[in-house]
Amino acid sequence: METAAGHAASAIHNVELVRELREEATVRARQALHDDVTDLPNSRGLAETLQRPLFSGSRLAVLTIRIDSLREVNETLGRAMGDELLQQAASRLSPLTEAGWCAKTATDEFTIVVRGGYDEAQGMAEQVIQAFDAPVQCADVALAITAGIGIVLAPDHGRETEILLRRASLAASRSRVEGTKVTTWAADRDPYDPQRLAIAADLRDAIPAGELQVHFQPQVDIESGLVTGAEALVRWRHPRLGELRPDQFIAAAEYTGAIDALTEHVLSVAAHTCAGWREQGWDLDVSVNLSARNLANVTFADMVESILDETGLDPAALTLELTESSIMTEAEGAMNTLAAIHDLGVSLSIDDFGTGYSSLAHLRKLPVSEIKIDKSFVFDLTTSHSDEAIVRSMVDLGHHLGLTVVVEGVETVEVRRRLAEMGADRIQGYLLSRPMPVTAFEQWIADRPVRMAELSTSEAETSAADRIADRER
Ligand code: G
Ligand code: G
Ligand code: MN
Repeated sequence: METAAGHAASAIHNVELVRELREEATVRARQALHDDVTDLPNSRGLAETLQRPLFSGSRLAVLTIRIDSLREVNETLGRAMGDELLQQAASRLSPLTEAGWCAKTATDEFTIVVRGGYDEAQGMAEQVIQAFDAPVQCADVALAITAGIGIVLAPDHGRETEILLRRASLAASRSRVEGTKVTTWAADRDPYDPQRLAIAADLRDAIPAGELQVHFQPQVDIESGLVTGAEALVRWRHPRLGELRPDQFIAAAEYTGAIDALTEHVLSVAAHTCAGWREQGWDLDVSVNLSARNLANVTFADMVESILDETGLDPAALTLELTESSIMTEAEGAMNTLAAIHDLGVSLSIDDFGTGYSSLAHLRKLPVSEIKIDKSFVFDLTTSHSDEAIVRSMVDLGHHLGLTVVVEGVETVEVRRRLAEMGADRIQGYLLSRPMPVTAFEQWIADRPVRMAELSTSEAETSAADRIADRER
C-alpha cells in the first residue's frame, strides 16, 4: 500500500518533472530560435522556416534591413533606448509579411522574406521605407529610424538561408556606403563571390554563343501619348545561371574588357531593329547604354559610324546614354569620343540624372541633348515633397539648358499626371511596360499610337488622345 502510494507519488512527481523539463526545453528551443529583445525569430529560426520553401525551389525575396540609427541611439541615449527602438521597429516590420517571415538576424538587422521576385522585393522595400517614415516614440523622445535595405532573390542568388542572409546583409551595407535606400545584391560586386569570376570568364563566349539578348522598353511623349522610341537593355541567358540582369555582369564586362564587344553587339542589334521599325513607317528612336570604358576606347566613334552605315539607321534616331559619373571620370579621352559621336549626328543623354555630381557648368560644355531623371526620385513623387521639388527643378533646369527631359521609373498614372503638369517631355516605366523582347515590343506597339513618319502630327495626336482617354476611363 505504502509502496503503491510512494509509486503513485513519484509517478506524479515524474510527470511534473517531465512537464517542467519539457517546458524548459521549449523555452530553450524558443530562445535558440528567437531574438531576446524583439521576440522575433533569429537567423536560425528563419533558416528553419525557410528550409522547406527553399528546398522546393520557391521564388523568395529576402530583404535585410540594417538600422543605421541604432548605434547612435545606443551610444547617446543608452542600450535600453536602443532596445526600445528595435522593439518598435519590429512591431512596424512584422505585420508586413507572413507570420514567422520577419526575423531579427543581427544586432542591428531585420530580415523580411516575401514570396516572389524582383518586383515583390521592390514593393516590400517601399513598404519598409514607408513603415519607417514616421519617427518612433521611445519614452519622451521621437527617434527617426534610418535604414539601408539589401535585397537577394532565391533561388537566383542562393538556395541556402545562410548564403542569402550574408548577401542581403552585404547589399544592405552597400546601400549605406552609396547613399541609396535599396540595393540588390549583385554577383560582380560581392568581393567574396566565386561566381563573379566564373561570370567574367563565361562572358567572352556569351556573344558568339548568342546568349546575349536585347530587350526594349518603350518611351512615350507625355503630351501626345505617342510612342517615340525605346531603350535597349541587355539580358544574358546564361546556360547554367539562367537569365542574368546587367547589374550582375556589366561590371565584370568592364574589368575584363568584354564591354567593348558587348556594347558593339547591343548597339548593332538596336540599330538594326530600329532601322526595321522606321522602314515600316514607325518614326521611332532607340537609346543604348554606354559604359565609361567605352569612351576611353579611341576607336569607339568609328565603330558607331560603321554600325550606322551597315544598318542604314538615321544617326538622329540613335541616342547614347551615359551616366553622370562616367562622363566625369574619364575626363580627357572621353571628351574627344563624345565630340566625335556628336559629329556623327548621334544624340547623347545623361542617364540616372541627379545621382552623380555633374556640375551645371560641366553640363553646358558637353554635347548633350537629353537628361533622364533617375527613377529613385520618381517612385515617391506624389508622396514626397522633397522628391517632387527635386524633379520639378530638374525638369526646369533641363529645359533652361535646352535639353529634352525624359523621366524613367514611371509606375503610376498619378506620377505620369504630375510629370505632365511639370512639363516633362517623355516618360519610360512599368506604367507603360517593362523591357521586353523585340517580338513582344512589336506586339505591344501594334495597338498603341505610334509616332508615324507619314501621318500628320495633329491626326496622330487626336487618335493618341482618344486612346489615352479610353484607357484611363
Ligand atoms: O533592366 P535593367 O536591369 O536592364 O538595367 C540595369 C542597368 O543596366 C541600367 O542601369 C542600365 O543602364 C544598364 N544596362 C542595360 N543594358 C546595358 C548595356 O547594354 N550596356 C551597359 N553599359 N549598361 C546596360
Ligand atoms: O539606369 P537605366 O536608366 O539604364 O535603368 C534602366 C533600368 O530601370 C532597367 O533595369 C529597367 O528594368 C528599370 N526600370 C525601367 N522602368 C522602371 C520602373 O518603372 N520601375 C522600376 N522599378 N524599374 C524600372
Ligand atoms: Mn539607361
